[in-house]
Amino acid sequence: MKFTLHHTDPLSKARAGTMVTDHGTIETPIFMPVGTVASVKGVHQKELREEIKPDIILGNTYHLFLRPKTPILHKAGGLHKFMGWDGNILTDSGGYQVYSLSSNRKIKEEGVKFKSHIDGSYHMFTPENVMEIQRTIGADIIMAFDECTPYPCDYKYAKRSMHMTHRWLDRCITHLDKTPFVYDYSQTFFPIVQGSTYKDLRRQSAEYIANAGAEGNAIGGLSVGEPAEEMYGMTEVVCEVLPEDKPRYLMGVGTPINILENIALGIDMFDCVMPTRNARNGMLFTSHGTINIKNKKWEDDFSMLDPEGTTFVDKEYTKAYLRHLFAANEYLGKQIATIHNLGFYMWLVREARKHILAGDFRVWKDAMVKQMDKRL
Ligand code: PRF
Repeated sequence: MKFTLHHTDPLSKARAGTMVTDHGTIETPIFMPVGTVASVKGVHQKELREEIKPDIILGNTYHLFLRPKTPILHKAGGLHKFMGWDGNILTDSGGYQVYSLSSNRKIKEEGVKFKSHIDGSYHMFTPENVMEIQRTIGADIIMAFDECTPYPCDYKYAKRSMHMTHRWLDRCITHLDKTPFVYDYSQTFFPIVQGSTYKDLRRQSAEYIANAGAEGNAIGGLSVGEPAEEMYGMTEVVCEVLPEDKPRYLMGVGTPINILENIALGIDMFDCVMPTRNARNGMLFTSHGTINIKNKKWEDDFSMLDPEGTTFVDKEYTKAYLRHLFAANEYLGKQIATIHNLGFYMWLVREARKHILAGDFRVWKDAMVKQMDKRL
């Protein structure tokens, strides 16, 4: 993977760059739509390719390991071929899902024993087998196996957990070095900074992660319930330490405002279920604020979904029609809302990039944050 930094904003730490992998070019800052189980929920690959056009999407090791299971993905020739997506893919390691989804999990130095949320079967994730699984899934970017601490988290636990995440990182790297690529393209590995909401731990973790010398670095353990200001404080501390010439990925973030604020602090990559999940609940993001399309006020509003929107649904369907689809519980409602929201998130990061390159990101960001902080 080759990362090139093109421009840094003069009034913030925002950066515009490009990452090049064997599956193409990723323009940063980037938002990665979440395709947990080899599907971006509610969106065909054709719509993704032709309408939303993300340079990269995200898959989850935890889910894919449980279903369809690694041997099926291997037989298919990897996740790209299995799901018919020729663009970039990043897989998360399961270091988060194991804690948020499975029950009866037991965390030990060796790894995490967990019970599947699908059929109750027991499994063990270790830094070693998670690297092997990610080799077989075959994403372009694969993640270290870490422990995402909850919020709030006492200092003693956060410190102990951070050190374990660091030891697990060493095991990931040692094992990856012995595990060849499974397909005919290469993979890039990103380690993950932890340290909960403690600045000294975050700094220490960022130093450890930076020392690993990987091609990109991630920040985990944030957006887990802490106030936004606390998240920004941690991002700031970590970005001071992580190398400037490598992409920085803030995992699981966030609202459109969280994304712009973190871009301003030097983050290059984001993923979040928010645009897709909230779409299925009738929440639309726009540059003027959020809309709950189920609200009665839209019943006879025949204006287009989002006159400034960039996808076909924005100019083909009215608010009244989408409200009706939600009231009637039609699949199409969720599909239209999902395309709108993903289109909006992609527009937001592309627009951010344009303003970074033009040199006026900070002014634009401040105005956008104010404008988006409304319920319509
Ligand atoms: N670790 C991993 N994946 C993640 C997180 C983490 O801490 C988060 C935290 N917001 C989201 N996804 N491996």
